[in-house]
Amino acid sequence: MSASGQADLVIVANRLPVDRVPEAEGGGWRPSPGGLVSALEPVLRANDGAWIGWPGDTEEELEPFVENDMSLVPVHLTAQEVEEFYEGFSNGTLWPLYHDVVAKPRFHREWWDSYVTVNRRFAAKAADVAAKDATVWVHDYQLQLVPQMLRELRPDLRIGFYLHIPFPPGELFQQLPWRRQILEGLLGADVVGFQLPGGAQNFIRLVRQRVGHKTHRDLVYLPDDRTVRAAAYPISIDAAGYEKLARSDAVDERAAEIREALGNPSKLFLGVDRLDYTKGIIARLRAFGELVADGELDVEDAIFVQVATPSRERVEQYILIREEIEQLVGRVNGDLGRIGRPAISYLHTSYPREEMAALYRAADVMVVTPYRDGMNLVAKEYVACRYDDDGALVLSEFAGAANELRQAWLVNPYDINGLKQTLLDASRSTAKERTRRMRAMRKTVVENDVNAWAASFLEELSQVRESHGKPLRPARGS
Ligand code: GDG
Repeated sequence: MSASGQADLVIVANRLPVDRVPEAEGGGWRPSPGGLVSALEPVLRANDGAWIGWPGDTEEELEPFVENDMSLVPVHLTAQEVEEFYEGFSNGTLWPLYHDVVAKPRFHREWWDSYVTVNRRFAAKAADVAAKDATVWVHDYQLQLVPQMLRELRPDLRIGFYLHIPFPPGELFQQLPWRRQILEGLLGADVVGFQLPGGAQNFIRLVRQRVGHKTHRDLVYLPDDRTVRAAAYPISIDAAGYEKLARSDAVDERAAEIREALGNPSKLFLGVDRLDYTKGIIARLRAFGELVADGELDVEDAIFVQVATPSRERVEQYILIREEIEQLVGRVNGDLGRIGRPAISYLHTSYPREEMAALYRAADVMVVTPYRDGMNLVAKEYVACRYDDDGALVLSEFAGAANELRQAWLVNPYDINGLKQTLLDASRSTAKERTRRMRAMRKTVVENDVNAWAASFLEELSQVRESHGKPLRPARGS
């Protein structure tokens, strides 16, 4: 950000890209891991950028600060807002509704009121921080009202919005009592980005039917002569960064250690997810357990490692799904495990990136079976780490990643028999078959990395209203 406190590029996301370091470990902040931050860092630096977000706790009201050369602007939330805006409306209403109602969305008017209040606060902060004619990029389902609120405050800005999760078909979206407000909120942006073309089409159709605007292909024509573009920009990962990590000696050694600690199984199946009911963890563990019970797999030489990273732990449906998963793991291991040979090794914890890369390197079969997922970065990370062109990816048809990773072993996670068969096919595939598939997928992931994603979205945003707004400067050195 320049000395005047005005940024030419502003990222607005629910969370700041840093986590607090506990006092016992020296305090301060550390960058939170993630492709989004690394993709946006260079372009933020080149454009006196700022990042607006919630710091993750409700304690003090923090002033803007600089961390790792990035200007960070905290938005304060009270404990009640965390409950109503974040855990309530964002994760108890929108998250299940947008994921095909895999769990029942709950509609509470006080949650909505809090969502409006908090969105307004984010919009006001962005209006303060953005320089004249700046570009503002708003992220995800927690902040869908920000584009319109911000446009009212600052009509000079170029505003982009990106939705990281699916945008549902009208039949589901229409349940939302505040459907019109959400559509109008998003229409404040110049470009609304989705993971898949289907999400963009759902949005365009709803805008036509519910709000009554004229549309043509990916454009919406507003009465004030503004046009809004709604299109797909599939997100990706820092593929080169993952590959570099995977090639390091430390990760290589750790991968061997992991296999050793598990008794050198001939088939190591792996699942890595936030512990979320959309991810299909139960389906894959049931399928695996049945294969062991049927005698198709043997715990002497096959194991399923499931990492389930703690997530949204105070939301009721997350408490329930955790109990369900843990009961299932207990039952499968109790029924089918032998001394020193559990069928499932279940880890409810989060690991550093190096450990994740080592797990990806160690796994023979990566199992990604969400019932619905915007993209699923884990699938792409696995592919990026397999520079040896080996390893089998079993991937749900309902993950956005299935659109690009066509050579994976694709499955319908609702079909347990189909899932069982696919797990067997993948685990019994020949090296030649795995190489053929992995090579093709690696090409896709390497050519379409997160930098290409960010550049294509920002490029599109710079094209709209060309006469309007300052052009962004390209990232230095890229
Ligand atoms: C949302 C959308 C979309 C997980 N456990 C650990 C850890 N992770 C990392 C993974 C991966 C990320 O978290 C999870 O990303 P996913 O894409 O798989 O899923 P969501 O969290 O649901 O993300 C999704 C994404 O946004 C981006 O637009 O793809 O569809 O739902 O990067 O590696 N990382 C570390 N330790 C862990 O224990 N270090």
